[in-house]
Amino acid sequence: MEKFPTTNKKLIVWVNLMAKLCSPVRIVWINGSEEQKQLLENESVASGELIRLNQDKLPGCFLHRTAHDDVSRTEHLTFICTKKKRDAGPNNNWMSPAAAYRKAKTIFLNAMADRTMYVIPFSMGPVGSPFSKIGVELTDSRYVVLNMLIMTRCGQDVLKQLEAQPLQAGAGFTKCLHSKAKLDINKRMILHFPEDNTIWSVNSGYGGNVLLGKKCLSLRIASFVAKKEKWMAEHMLIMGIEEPNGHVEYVAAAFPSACGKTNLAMLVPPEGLKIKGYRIWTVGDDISWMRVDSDGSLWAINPETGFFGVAPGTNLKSNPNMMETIKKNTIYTNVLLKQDFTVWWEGADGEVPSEGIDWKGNPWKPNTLDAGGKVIKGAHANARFTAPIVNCPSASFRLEQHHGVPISAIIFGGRREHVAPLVYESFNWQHGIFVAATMGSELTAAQVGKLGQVRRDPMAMLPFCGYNMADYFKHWLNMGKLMVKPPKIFHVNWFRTDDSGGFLWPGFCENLRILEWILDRCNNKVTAVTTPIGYIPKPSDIDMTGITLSDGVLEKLLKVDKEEWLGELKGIRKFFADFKKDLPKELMGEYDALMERLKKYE
Ligand code: OXD
Ligand code: MN
Repeated sequence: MEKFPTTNKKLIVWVNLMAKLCSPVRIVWINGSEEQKQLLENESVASGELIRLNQDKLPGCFLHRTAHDDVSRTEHLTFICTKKKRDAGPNNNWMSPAAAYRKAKTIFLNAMADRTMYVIPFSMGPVGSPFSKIGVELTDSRYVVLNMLIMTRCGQDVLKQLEAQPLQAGAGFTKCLHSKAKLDINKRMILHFPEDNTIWSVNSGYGGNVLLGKKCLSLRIASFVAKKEKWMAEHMLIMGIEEPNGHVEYVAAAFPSACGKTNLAMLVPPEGLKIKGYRIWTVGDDISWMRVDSDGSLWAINPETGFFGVAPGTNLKSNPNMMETIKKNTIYTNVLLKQDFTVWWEGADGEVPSEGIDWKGNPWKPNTLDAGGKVIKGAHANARFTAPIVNCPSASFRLEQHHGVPISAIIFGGRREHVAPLVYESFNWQHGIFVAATMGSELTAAQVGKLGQVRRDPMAMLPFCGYNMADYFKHWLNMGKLMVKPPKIFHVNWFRTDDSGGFLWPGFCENLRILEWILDRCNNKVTAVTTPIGYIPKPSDIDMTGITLSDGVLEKLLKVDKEEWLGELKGIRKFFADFKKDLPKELMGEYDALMERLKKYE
């Protein structure tokens, strides 16, 4: 047996077994050192996996291009492999573990025959925190290693922690195996084996499919483990709101993709509120692990150490803090390369470059049409940057704290032109779960499906819940019983429109005005108006210093329309029907109660 830098027998046996399957030419253990990182960067530049960007303007930054058909998460090729199909639920693709291993083994067989296998020990959460979980990813991609070094805590410290872990429930590590293989979309599979604490991903090089610590471990596997261990793994940002008196309150928020989660997490207060003394502290933009601590409150950590954000549309207006964050030590994927070896994307600041190399590696000029008459984009619509959180000017000073931050409010949201008001508060924890379980977004022109049709995405977890969502709702209900003072639950909608389709609310940094009301409610500073769907603000309780909306707009934003909501209930009933008898009776009870309240509402 080859000498490995660990005494953990389970790890040694597993690495050898996987190496036997994949037949790499050599095995390299990632130790987390700067020297090893630089060596990998140099090798990647030499092999063409990375392009070194202009080091004066973008120090430590690189560009990577994926295969053209490997640019986003492939949900239809993503499976939850549990012994019983019922346990994966109607929300997941299912395969039996035996069939999945059998099929995948034929693809992994000798897949690394001409490559190095990298062993990446990583910790999701601060090393040694009771919140944290360890994973080990085996991969034949240097790009994966370099991204994991940004997104997670990797290396020797994690191996030491793994060796020090007592033999207790929840100890051990998630076994993550990845190979680019031939990047063949027809043999691409993202397999999760929650009962074996194992993830296998093959034939992809796209971040969401291959940085296995992220969606695969921290949401799909973690949600399954969290149910067993009585904690929560959620698709949520975490942000601290520093109030004028210097006190910081923390909220967690879940939105389906393309609703501005990352922008909200690092918002810069509008002038009107900045002079009052507000300031935002970013804990995380994508994933929240939450536990009931010894004080009976819900505490949260962000298990990641980086952002894997969407580039197009990111600019000084939408996210000034992110623009600062990605100036150094960042890996860009599928953006446009400019002549001076800096980068550009649609919706970036400044002038559109007159030429460059597009995300496919072809020479590019603005407004050039493809064979079908469509404008050729410089960056792919899902082009990304991977950047360390510590670069962010609003990074929280509590990122490394082992117990994280206490959560005062949980906020859910969607993109709704009508129906959902700007903000409302649920009556209690159970009602809040109904609000979250029924949340959704209207399809936009960018998505497949009927325009305006509502896609339900409970807790923004539909693609990420690693087990039957009916059991997940039950778990949320049970968690509420473990807390002395559960966080209040709110719903927001920044996207309500007027009759001509224009947005009624200015959004972006102005959203802090709504967060201020939410905190005022958490601290019992203001009363609210009771409606059938929950509590809404009195318009005078939203601080509008520095902006003016036309007469009646705030009232329109806060309106609860009886007929619209009765229509909404029909859609909810249809959605609940998918879970059949497994749906917790409490949620049907909330449905009936809402119906009754609406019938009486004028
Ligand atoms: C993400 C997603 O990339 O939710 O964070 O799709
Ligand atoms: Mn996400």
